[in-house]
Amino acid sequence: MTKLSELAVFRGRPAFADPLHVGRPNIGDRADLFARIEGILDRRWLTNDGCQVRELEARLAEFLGVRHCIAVCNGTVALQVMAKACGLVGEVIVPSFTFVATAHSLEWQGVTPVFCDIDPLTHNIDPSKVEALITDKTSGILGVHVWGRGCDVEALESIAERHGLTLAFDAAHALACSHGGRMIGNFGAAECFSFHGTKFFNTFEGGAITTNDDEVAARCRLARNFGFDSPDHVVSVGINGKMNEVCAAMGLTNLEALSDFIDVNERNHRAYAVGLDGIAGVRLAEYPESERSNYQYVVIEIDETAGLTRDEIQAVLLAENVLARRYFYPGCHAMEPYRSRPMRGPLTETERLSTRVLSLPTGTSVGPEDISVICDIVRAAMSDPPAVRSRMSVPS
Ligand code: T4K
Repeated sequence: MTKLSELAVFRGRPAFADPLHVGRPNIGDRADLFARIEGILDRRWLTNDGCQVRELEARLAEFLGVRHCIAVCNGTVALQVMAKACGLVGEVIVPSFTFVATAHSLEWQGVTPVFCDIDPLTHNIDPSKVEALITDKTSGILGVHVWGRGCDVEALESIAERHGLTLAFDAAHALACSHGGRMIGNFGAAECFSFHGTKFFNTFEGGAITTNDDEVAARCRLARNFGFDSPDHVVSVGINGKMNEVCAAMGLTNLEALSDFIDVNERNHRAYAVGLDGIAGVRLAEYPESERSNYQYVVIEIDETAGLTRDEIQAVLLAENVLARRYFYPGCHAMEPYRSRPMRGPLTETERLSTRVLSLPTGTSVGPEDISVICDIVRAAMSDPPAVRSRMSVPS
């Protein structure tokens, strides 16, 4: 058990010699990856619908039980390509409590994100707040499965149906997660995944669009490759959204290790639950037991009954070389260009939650002993908040 006087804010020496980051990549079997890269070099086929990309798309589609998987160069481009392919124009209703890419992907192509508040329990878009934001410019709703926990898909579907809107999902966090027993990737007109290095399944950089709609899939494939449907023949506007072969090779390698990554994340999540148990004002976001989850985010909520604020706890951890992240502070609506615009509705829960959440390190680079030390640090710091506060300065 760490004593108060042993904290780095008192003795000046961090508990961890090397930094413990949120977002450390998981990496599958290196020999397998290198063999795949040798094959890519031998074939001299580096990108544009190569065999590694095709294999990754097929394996992911099979894993998710979805008709189409279109691999792209990152999750943001997945959202942009999907938005075009699904005909999102005018205004689209999105949560503000998400990574800014959700909003930027729309704004970048002239579609205005209209921010909706969240359910404080699930951290996902609150369907009961959506209808008040619908105008004659609204073309769709883009839900985000925050932390991989499925949105209230059914409520959003019925709103979309009632108002003739397109429903799509940002599933950047949700690979290998289910909702109502069905794999995320199958809902709405299309769903978009991120395979960025910080995601539990990564392709260095990468992403994918999944859909059961043949026409949406065909439009995504065209848009990903400049609108070419055959050499010299362009049928629609497109961009360069292609995934390259090395990224796909990383994806195939990591797919082999997917269940190991999930097991480690689940073990780590449990270790945090044990280590943080009983600390007043600190609550670990849980994953639903009835669903499949990837457990990739360890998110704590620190409320006003805790002796220290979220930012003070982050500073205590930083002094110990634990780089926790404030995902998603301060919310998209408080970032430019959105903050300079009039608010369309209150975002009370978003604003409250974004000052309370802290993401803690997990993944294959973090072990149960590390987690035990991290939890002990939080517990020790919370045992005498005034003493801790007097020893540190908190960055804004
Ligand atoms: N929608 C949602 C809901 C998303 O969360 C995201 C991305 C997207 C859409 C867009 O998908 P992508 O276009 O990114 O595929 C990170 C990630 O960059 C971003 O992918 C992710 N969500 C977001 C939640 O987190 P930052 O600004 O915190 O990333 P960065 O580069 O500062 O990395 C975070 C930490 O990870 C670092 O402190 C160190 C560690 N790290 C990072 C990288 C890249 C490593 O240890 N090794 C690495 O290679 O946004």
